[in-house]
Amino acid sequence: MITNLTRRATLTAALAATLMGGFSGAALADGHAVQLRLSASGSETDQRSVAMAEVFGPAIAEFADYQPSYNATLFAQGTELEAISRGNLEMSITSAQELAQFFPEFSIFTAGYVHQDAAHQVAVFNDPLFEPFHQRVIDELGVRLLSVMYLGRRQVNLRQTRDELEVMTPADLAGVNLRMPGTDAWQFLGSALGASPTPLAFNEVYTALSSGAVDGQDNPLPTVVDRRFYEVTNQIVLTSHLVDLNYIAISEAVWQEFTPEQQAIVQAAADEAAELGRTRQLALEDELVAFLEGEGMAVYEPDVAAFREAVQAAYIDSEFAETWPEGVLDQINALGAN
Ligand code: KDO
Repeated sequence: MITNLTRRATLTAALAATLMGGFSGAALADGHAVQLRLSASGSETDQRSVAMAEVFGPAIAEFADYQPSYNATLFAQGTELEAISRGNLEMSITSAQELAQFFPEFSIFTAGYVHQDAAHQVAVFNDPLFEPFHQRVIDELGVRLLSVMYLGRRQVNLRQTRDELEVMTPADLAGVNLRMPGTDAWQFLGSALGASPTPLAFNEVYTALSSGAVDGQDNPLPTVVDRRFYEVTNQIVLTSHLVDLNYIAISEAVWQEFTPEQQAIVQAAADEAAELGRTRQLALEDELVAFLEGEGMAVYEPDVAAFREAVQAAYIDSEFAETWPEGVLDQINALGAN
């Protein structure tokens, strides 16, 4: 079994090589544009991808060549951070769940019902509380997190019709085979919801839903629509169990090749793309209930308080919570509206 510790030790050696010149990106000094390949597991029409292509790429075009690839065609979902660390990739749209595989304390940002909304995510990311988390990622993984992106409120999306299974509390999810992405932090969230989680890569979800290999999956409404999961499912339970985020990640070795002026341009471009993606994703979340109902889906609210209580209790009693730095959960809560 690969532990967090062995995973980090192997990468630390690879990172030292990358920082000492193992990185093969084009040098700025000889006038070539730096190649910035971004590997995403989302589609080209996902609002995060669209915002990056519309805003980020053009803003840095004078000195860097933004080359996105989608649907995990360049690197498999969950392997991108390691690829950046080894100098084989320059950028990704990563998650706290992926970072928690290296740095367990990142699981605090993966816990259900902690982030309250999109603005709360931004406040947490920009607060001094985030600095030690980020510095560790830079120092030990060679990855810089430029900006926080909003993926949306994750909802439970099932094949069963509401007549077959109405989900009001976590007890109703007992025995439901729920696809969750494949890391410990995701699997834990699935069990905390009361379901039986199954790990599966994002690009295999449609087929698994269609064949009945899984009963359901969880994702925000824009993802359900973007990947047409509504074609192969019948209901959405509005649990809003995770206000999900991603980070725009870039290789620290590449970042250090930029001049301070170029770094400022890259930073501003990432912030602007994240802001645009956030605005659009929020608007879509509002619009899409009507669209999904029009497609014949049952979309309804369960007893959200019952879900919140069960999920929060599961985390507080978990091994994850033992890795959370003292006082940080309170600091995060204090930054929220409620
Ligand atoms: C998913 O696999 O369900 C997930 O939503 C997890 C996120 O962290 C993110 O990686 C996302 O997939 C992909 O970007 C595809 O939208």
